[in-house]
Amino acid sequence: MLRPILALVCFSSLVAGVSAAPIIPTSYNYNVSPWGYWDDTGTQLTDGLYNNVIPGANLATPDAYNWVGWDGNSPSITFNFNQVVTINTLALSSVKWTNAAVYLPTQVTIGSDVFSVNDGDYTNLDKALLSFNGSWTGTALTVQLERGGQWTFLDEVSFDGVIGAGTNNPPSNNVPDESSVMVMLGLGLIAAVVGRARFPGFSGRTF
Ligand SMILES: [Ca+2]
Ligand SMILES: [Ca+2]
Repeated sequence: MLRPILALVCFSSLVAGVSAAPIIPTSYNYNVSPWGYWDDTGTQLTDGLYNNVIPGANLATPDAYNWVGWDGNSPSITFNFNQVVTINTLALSSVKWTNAAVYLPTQVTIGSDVFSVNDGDYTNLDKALLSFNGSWTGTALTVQLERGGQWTFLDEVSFDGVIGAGTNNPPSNNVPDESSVMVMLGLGLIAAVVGRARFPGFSGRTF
């Protein structure tokens, strides 16, 4: 029984190998600039660095360096990928900090998809990771935040997906792509091992 189990494990690994992975935009731009809590490097939304919630942090200290904040605006941010990608998950790292007039967005529009944010799901004075699933294909993706109060803070925006048009669109030609080949190899491996298990004399070639 060991071999079929091993085959299934291998097959699972092959399938996992074609699943979504983090994709980092090459650049992004705003329709309205942050204010006060600046985007100090121009890449603070995608640099992998986060900010802690530090009560009393202000503009004059480094405590808030990794935050990017908007005061009284509902920003729209367009992320550029420099190639066609299919994004399946977008996550906004934000904070609910009402003591400092920082609120989560009430609504997030990704491409043409509109998502509501239930403020009651999040704890005050704590980070909030707002995660949205969908399928967005293109070389750029625009995210529109509807502010929930005076300030809106982000310290990171992250994306999971695949390079290219993804699996929701038919391939442009009949040449199997890498993922199809990997799945076929996995199925072949299972067929060979199951064949051996059923027929002791089976001498089929295995991968
Ligand atoms: Ca960051
Ligand atoms: Ca900053």
